[in-house]
Amino acid sequence: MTENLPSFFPYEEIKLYKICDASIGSDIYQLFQLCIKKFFSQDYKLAEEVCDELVDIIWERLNTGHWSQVTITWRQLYTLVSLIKAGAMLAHGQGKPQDALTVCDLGLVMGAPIMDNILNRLASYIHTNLLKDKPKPQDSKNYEEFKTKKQKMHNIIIKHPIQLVDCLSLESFKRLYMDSNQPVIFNGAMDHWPAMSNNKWSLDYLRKVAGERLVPIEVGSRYTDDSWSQTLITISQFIDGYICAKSPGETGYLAQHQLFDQIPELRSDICIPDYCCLSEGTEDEEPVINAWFGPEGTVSPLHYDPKHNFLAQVVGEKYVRLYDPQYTDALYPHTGCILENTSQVDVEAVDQESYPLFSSAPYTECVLKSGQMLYIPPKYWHYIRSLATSFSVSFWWS
Ligand SMILES: O=C(O)CCC(=O)C(=O)O
Repeated sequence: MTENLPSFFPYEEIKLYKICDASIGSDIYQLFQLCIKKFFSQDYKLAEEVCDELVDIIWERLNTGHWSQVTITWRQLYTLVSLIKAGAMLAHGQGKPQDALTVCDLGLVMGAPIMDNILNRLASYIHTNLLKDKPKPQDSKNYEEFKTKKQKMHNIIIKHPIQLVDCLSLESFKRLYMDSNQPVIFNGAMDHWPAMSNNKWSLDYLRKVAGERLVPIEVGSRYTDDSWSQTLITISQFIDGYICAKSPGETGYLAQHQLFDQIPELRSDICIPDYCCLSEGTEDEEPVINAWFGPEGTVSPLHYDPKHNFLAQVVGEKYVRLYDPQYTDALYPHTGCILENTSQVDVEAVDQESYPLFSSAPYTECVLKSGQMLYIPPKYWHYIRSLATSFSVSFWWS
């Protein structure tokens, strides 16, 4: 309908979209119809204004109560309104494409995919084709440092090493590790990933494919601290402010974010480990893939997750310590709050008086290096500190 929008913009699907949930309420439904009407009569300015009104109302709903209670209909509606708003902004061509990209990314972070992940495709299109003044790559010289600041030597002495293997058949992995809940590190299991070839994930590259994309950043030393918070900034801002920061400041961590659902270029640089096909879930259940990108010194406090996990180290190194779930009582989990899967103990500075049993709990540990992949069984406690600027990818699977 307008040359400012890409040919894949789904006009027909938007027109035919049915909100099939009465709980949305007739006010919002009518506002939504008005938004569609204005968009298709090319009154883009008014369409944008109605979208803003809808976004405010839906945002309120998305942020009320626990995230797990938010219904998919509200999240899909948020995506749809973000799509129309970004479409209106581009179509009427007066704003900056960067603003339309921000709208898409907010929709991707808070919404749920619709129409073959259209918001994802529109965001990639804007990033690749419409941003004229992307910051110039300036980090090439920093790459070696980015890759392994480990040269600083951390003097970590590994007393209780996690088993290391070079290659394992699916059957051996299942029998020796998965069925008996034993962690193991794989050497070389990621050698075929495009991300591992020629140090592909340099800072320049990340800026190029994703620099202007908005991502959630955890700010603060660890998520158990009172001062810990979250913010949304672009990847380039994150690199400038936290990865390449000249003076020491607060730690920023792009942690546990499904970046690969947001940025297809990065998704095509990684491969789902074959072992995930040993899933006990339904056949087409894909692992949840998270990115963990941060400077030296990020800490994930001792905690456990319910699923099998492969933690793949692409760039840099991390110190990892693991505790078998049978020692849970000696690890002093928080009680009566959402941190029940998290220990109260600071693993590397234990308060012996408050947590006397902690030091008696056996553990295994490693420095996880670039190219290595660690299998963490379900409910296994893990503590992780980055020893250098680091980029890891985790695969959680049932
Ligand atoms: O690498 C990290 O900082 C934490 C990773 C983690 O907790 C996980 O993969 O479940």
